[in-house]
Amino acid sequence: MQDNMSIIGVPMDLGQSRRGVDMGPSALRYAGAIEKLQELKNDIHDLGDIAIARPDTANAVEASNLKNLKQVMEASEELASIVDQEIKKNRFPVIFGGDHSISIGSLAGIGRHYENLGVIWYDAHGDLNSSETSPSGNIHGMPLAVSLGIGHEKLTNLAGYAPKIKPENIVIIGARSLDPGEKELIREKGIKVYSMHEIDRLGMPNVMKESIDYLKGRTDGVHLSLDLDGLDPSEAPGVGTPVIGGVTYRESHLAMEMLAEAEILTSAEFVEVNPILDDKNKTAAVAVGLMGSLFGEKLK
Ligand code: 6HN
Ligand code: MN
Ligand code: MN
Ligand code: MN
Repeated sequence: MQDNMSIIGVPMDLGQSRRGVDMGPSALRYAGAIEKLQELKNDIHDLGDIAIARPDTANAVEASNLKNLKQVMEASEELASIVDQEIKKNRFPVIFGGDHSISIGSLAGIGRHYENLGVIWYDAHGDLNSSETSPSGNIHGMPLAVSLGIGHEKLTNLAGYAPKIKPENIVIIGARSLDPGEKELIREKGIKVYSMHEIDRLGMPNVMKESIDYLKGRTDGVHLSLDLDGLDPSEAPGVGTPVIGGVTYRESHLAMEMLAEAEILTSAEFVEVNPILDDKNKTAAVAVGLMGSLFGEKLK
């Protein structure tokens, strides 16, 4: 993995309805994320946090049931352009969320640089809803669909091209809460999903080996999108949409170590850390622990 990384904080909470996830980047920094990365990599640039608009109570974008569409769009444009610039400088982007709607911007900035960008979506959810299938209107439940070119055109056309990724280059790991429309899309597009059922049956070592082998053969870069709610809420309680029965801290460490060994990642993001819902910043500490394994920390 590259030694030169750029950290971009995105204090976004407008893609969902629970306040506090905008403090995710601060919580990660407070838990020592930057120091951890500096320990492991020679060249870390912390670019700070991008500016996020305040919620629009009137929901200015007409004819849309998507909450805060305009602000999410604007933030995504800005994030996409920063990520794009950093990749042009040959730097590895590490993005700190914020809610998962920020992936719309991350993938818009990254996608252009690869013919076949792989995506590992480590999450309890599929984030494959559109305005038609969303039960909530929350854009954080839509970024993977948006990146496939499915959803509101203001989001899918972000950064002037669509789609950003192809369905066959996605692997979802940790899923256990999929809405009916998401299940249909997964079937229709043949998206590879390792739900908790497969993790239980195969074990995390096999799930990661299969995922890595699969992506290695078909992609020219891989983005890791790690939603902390992929982990079990007993170990990562500071998230807005917890789902019981998740991946353990140990399994997640192993997953990160196997990704580090495989040397396939070209960008990464850590999202949905909400310190207001947390237990003494435990979830941010878990995220920083996982960053350690992902970026090459050795136990001996
Ligand atoms: N996340 N499927 C639900 C929805 O509202 O669309 C939950 C989405 C959660 C999104 O955790 O990033
Ligand atoms: Mn430098
Ligand atoms: Mn998510
Ligand atoms: Mn989730």
